[in-house]
Amino acid sequence: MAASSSIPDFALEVVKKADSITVLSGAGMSAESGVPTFRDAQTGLWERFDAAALATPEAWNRDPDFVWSWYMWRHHLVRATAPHAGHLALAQWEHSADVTIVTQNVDDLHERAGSSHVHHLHGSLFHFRCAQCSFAYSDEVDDSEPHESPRPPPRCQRCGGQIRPDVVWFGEMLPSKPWEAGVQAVDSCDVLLVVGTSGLVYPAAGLPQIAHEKGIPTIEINPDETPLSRECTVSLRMSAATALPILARSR
Ligand code: BV8
Ligand code: ZN
Repeated sequence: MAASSSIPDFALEVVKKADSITVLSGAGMSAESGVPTFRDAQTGLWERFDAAALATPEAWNRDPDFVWSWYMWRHHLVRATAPHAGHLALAQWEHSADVTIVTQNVDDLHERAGSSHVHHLHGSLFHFRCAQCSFAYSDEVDDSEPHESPRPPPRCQRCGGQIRPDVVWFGEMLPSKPWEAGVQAVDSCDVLLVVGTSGLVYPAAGLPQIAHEKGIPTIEINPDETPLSRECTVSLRMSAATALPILARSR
């Protein structure tokens, strides 16, 4: 694997010839839109808490109001952000190739940029369901400030149970449909872009290995080295908003 702070001709050539591109994105894809990554320290009330410790059934069962307020803070924060040049480049790319996004992120930045094939492995900040009967919750949620005073989650119209975010917490199984679509997209593309992920969370972090074993060229876009770097054909030590527009223009 070669690491490079500029885009080698090899990567431009691979992308130029590719009819189908799959993108595995992580929190670093949203960083330049102002959404803190899981590795970033959190702010405000949440700075004392590790995101990974809050994104668990145990945290929810211990204090649903606190966890609900954390998600309302993130919901409020993401609604105030906008897709960056990297998101827009991926959406534009759909005009000249098949582009499938397989994202670990729970924000909606890829969709707001215009990408039409997005699979959310870990759910969405903007979908909710009943923690008891799984009934989908479609009413408005109150994500207004201040988030520092934990508020109770809404109640299910069907059974009165607590409404939870429709995201995948640590220790929970991934929903089969996006997972199977993600495996299929990684297994059958001409090039895989691995953008803004630390490659630490499974089973998502196992997807690049599928492409690697099939000899599919894999381009990592991440300012830092990760455990996935050695499985990638080339690692671009660049940011998503910088590298993706250059790759998309090389079509
Ligand atoms: C599962 C949704 C089967 C919620 C998330 C013990 C018991 C149970 C399971 C496990 C266990 N031990 C291990 C596991 C498996 C566990 C796991 O992998 N743990 C890790 C921590 C070891 N996985 C699970 O639990 C999964 N389920 O395995 O089910 C099972 C079930 C029961 C029992 C056994 C097995 C569920 C995992 C999903 C968790 N939910 N999100 C929410 O968001 O609130 S995960 C969440 O964290 C994100 O979705 C994402 O996946 C992950 C963060 O990773 P990244 O996206 O990579 O972000 P990160 O901040 O880490 O890194 C950012 C990167 O971007 C960095 O590399 C940085 O350099 C780079 N970057 C920064 N700026 C930029 C940039 N890159 C480009 N441009 C920039 N500008
Ligand atoms: Zn219910």
